[in-house]
This record gives sequence, structure tokens and C-alpha cells, in this order.
Amino acid sequence: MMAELRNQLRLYLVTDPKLCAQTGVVETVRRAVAGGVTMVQLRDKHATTAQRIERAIAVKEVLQGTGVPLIINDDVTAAVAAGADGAHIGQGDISPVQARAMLGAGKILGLSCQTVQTVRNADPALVDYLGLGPVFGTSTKDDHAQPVGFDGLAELVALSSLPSVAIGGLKADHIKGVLGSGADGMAVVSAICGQADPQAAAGAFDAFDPEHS
Ligand code: TZP
Ligand code: MG
Repeated sequence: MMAELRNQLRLYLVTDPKLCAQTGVVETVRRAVAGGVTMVQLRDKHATTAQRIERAIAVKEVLQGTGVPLIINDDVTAAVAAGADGAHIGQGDISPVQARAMLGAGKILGLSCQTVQTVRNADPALVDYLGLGPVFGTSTKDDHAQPVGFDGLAELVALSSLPSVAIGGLKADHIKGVLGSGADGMAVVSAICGQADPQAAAGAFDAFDPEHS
């Protein structure tokens, strides 16, 4: 189960509806998964729960049979209602205790951590994986914390037994730095969302996959 999750975290697409406006979120996901994305998170800071549920159900259809899990950002209610594979919460969202209670035992719960203290506080009995960063500054999230760089990332990864995915300003040529820090994979938004060819954009990460080089 945990080994499977570590593999699924390898190339984690986080969608941004604004960046995906031209192609659309659902179509971006479809193409990105064809290009090798291994996990998908729907992230829409401005949607209602009803809109998130509707979008999640549409994306679920696209992911059917691919083995790629669908995670909903922030909104555990929407994740449960849509029958998604899990939810991802941050330090300012509902607590992992509450989120786990709502999700039940079988679903995936991710937690964003930016600091040593928040990683130390992450309870492996409640949380399945950590999102760590931002590694680099990024304009995709305007209120992001201080970037940690690869050294900071390595420090955070080493503090927890949980699977982890790095996020923040990551592009295909950062994969060595990310895997070298001990994280299981990388989460990307702008490296895929809004790219003219999301399938090729996802596929570019494969060129740096140690299993393929
Ligand atoms: N959390 C920390 S950085 C970030 C989130 C959601 C955005 C990452 O976007 P990008 O475009 O991959 O830098
Ligand atoms: Mg959040």
C-alpha cells in the first residue's frame, strides 16, 4: 500500500483552473495522464463544494481504469461526495483528525508542510503522505511560504517516515534534485497546466526518470 503510494507520487499533477482555461481541467488531466502523470489533485481555491464535486466526477471518469488516484484539495466534503480517492489539506485547513474522520480509513490523506515543526507534527496514523515545499518560489501560489530549496527539502524528508512529494517551481530538469533529496516525487502545476501540449509536458519528466535513463 505504502510502496504503491510512493510510486503514485512520482509525477503528481495539481490542476489550476485559470492556467488550464484554454484546454480545460478535464482535458488537461486526460492528456497529462496519457503523458505519464501518476496522481491528480483538483485544486480550485474559488469553487463552491458543488462545483468541486461536479468537476471531480468528470475527472474521475477520465481516470477510470488508469490506476491514477484523484485527490481533492481543501474540501474533504467534496472528496467524500464525489467518491474521490482522497483529499489534500494544508496547515490552515481542517485538522488531520477531522479530515481522517470524514474520509474513513481507506482513503488517501495528504498534508502540506513547510517547516521542521509541521513535519514533526504530522501523524502517520492519520496522514498518508506529505506535500513539502515550496522548493522554489512560484507565481502559481501567491501566498506561499519561504522556499526551502533542495537542502531544506532533504531536511524535511528526513524527519518523517511518510511518503512525500515536493512542490513549488518544479520543472522536468529538477527531478534529480528532488529524488536526490529523498522525496518520492514531484507535484507540478504550471509545468503541465497551460502548456500547449500537456501530454508532451508530462512526458518530458519521463526523460529524467532514473528507471528510463
Ligand atoms: N503549494 C506550494 S507551491 C504551490 C502549491 C500549491 C504551487 C506550485 O505551482 P508550480 O506552478 O508547480 O510552481
Ligand atoms: Mg489547503
